[in-house]
Amino acid sequence: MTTSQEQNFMRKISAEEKIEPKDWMPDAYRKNLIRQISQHAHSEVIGMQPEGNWLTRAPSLRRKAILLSKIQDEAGHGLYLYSACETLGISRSEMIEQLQSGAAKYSSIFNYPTLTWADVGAIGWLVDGAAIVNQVSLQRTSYGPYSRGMIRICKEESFHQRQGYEAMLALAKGSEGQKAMAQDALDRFYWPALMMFGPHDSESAHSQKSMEWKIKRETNDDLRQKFVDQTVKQIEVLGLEHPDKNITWNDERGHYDSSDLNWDEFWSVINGNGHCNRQRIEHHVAAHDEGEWVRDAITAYNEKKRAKKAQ
Ligand code: FAQ
Repeated sequence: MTTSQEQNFMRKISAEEKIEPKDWMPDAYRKNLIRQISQHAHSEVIGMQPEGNWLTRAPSLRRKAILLSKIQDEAGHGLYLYSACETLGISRSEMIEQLQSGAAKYSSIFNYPTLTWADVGAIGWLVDGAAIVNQVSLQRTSYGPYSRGMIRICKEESFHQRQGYEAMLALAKGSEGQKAMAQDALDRFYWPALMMFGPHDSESAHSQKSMEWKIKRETNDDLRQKFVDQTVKQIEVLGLEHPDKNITWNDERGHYDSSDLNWDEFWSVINGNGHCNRQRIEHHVAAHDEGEWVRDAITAYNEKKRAKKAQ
């Protein structure tokens, strides 16, 4: 039996009205959103690490300044998303605890190492590029705070994507050695970037409910296809070889056909066995512990202010 609250909730979803923090919502909707938004926030925060690895070794002051501001943007994105998630009734410290204990995931892509400077370009171009394809769609998600966060985040991500592509272009049009470095970064990051969209729709545990509730607006496979299609021309302009030797235009479908992904690798990485999983979490724990005195100082200051006001 559906209650009038449930009917009203579904009416809003059908009418494309946003669900706001104080509105009634089914428990499973709230739980699913907390899961997705917190994992999205964790991805932004953990995502600072692979690029941070190159901050002190950027090839010029200009590249360093760009990289620094990109990484700061990612911290900001994490904060908007944690705030959006807190409106659903979970605290920041609970979310951090879930990340550090492994109960909550973050994007598989950040468990791959950044071996050369070209990897920083490839992350901006391919990883931010894939993130945008997903997030443009999420601008229309049904939960108000998440949707508004996505609109702002997409603006910044598009700058990230362009700077990455421009860095790749400089390498691809540079010396033979630089071109080879760009090709190697493309070859290593292309497949993990496609995995960012999640498992095939048939294997996706959450898609059906998330699509019904308009948390997700397009499926994992549809978004992945969009990314595959848009990337072909970009690789051509760089003058690099496509990493997928089976990529072929399919006139009937109006899309590129491509090879299937290594799903064993995908499940292994998201279950904690990727190249850098352990290192990423250890680094997060260390940074969080080192920042404890800052959190304590802010709490003490706020208490002092409150006590003064109450006098
Ligand atoms: N990595 O049932 P589904 C960025 C998990 S932001 C790890 O299909 P769903 C910016 C999934 O959580 C990148 N885990 O799940 C940046 C679930 O596990 P659970 C992050 C994955 O939620 C750029 C299980 O598999 N973006 O990069 C992955 O319906 C550069 C079953 O999967 C977002 O988070 C994966 N790739 O669809 C920062 C966007 N795929 O929770 C720094 C928002 C799946 O039951 C540098 N999120 N899983 O334990 C989404 O759109 C969705 O959550 C999907 C997954 C599409 C990621």
